[in-house]
Amino acid sequence: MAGLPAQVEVDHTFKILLVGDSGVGKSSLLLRFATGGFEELVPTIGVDFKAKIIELGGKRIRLTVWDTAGQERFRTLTSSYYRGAQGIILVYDVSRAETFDSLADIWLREVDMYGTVEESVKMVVANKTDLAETREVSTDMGVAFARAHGCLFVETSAKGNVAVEQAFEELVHKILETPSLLASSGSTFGLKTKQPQSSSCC
Ligand SMILES: Nc1nc2c(ncn2[C@@H]2O[C@H](COP(=O)(O)OP(=O)(O)OP(=O)(O)O)[C@@H](O)[C@H]2O)c(=O)[nH]1
Ligand SMILES: [Mg+2]
Repeated sequence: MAGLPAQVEVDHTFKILLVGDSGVGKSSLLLRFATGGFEELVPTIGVDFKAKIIELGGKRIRLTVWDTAGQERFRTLTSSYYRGAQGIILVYDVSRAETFDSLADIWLREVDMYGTVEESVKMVVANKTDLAETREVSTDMGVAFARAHGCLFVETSAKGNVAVEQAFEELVHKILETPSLLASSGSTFGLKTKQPQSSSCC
């Protein structure tokens, strides 16, 4: 992001949403992707977002990544952020099987109920692979689940900086390959891009 002029032209703007149980590492994944860093974070209150411009497949793309709170008390609030998302990342923690179970029990249902974009791309992200000794969810289980539900699948470690950028790029690649999603993304001119912007909403 550093060095970009304040006003830049982009080919597409995509809205990406991060969902999953509290503590699975959604905010840590986003921090790693947006700034390259990792630090101890407090649970998200409501919804945050960060914006980042990436270049992929010869296109310049502005991603606005919305990071929702996993805690149940925010569920009513976060449900409104599914609207318009072309990409949805469903995160679980490989060291806590209950967070994997929640993908089917809670998060895919929320996507079905509140998502508004036909053909939106879904990706399952298995985070915290650095916790190999306490792992409860195998790669095979994650792959099978993702396949059964028509989702992309990537294993990551936000802490170890493993495959985080790859996850976002694979998601964007798939969006770029889906004509109906490009039609909804629009070209955008004159966006402010000084820094990854973060703001708490609501
Ligand atoms: N070992 C390990 N810990 C991680 C990793 N990613 C995140 N964490 C830790 O997991 C805890 C929760 O991370 P967050 O990013 O705040 O989780 P979240 O999903 O945003 O949680 P909510 O905002 O409450 O929904 C923090 O202590 C992080 O440091 C990882 O890849 N490996
Ligand atoms: Mg968070």
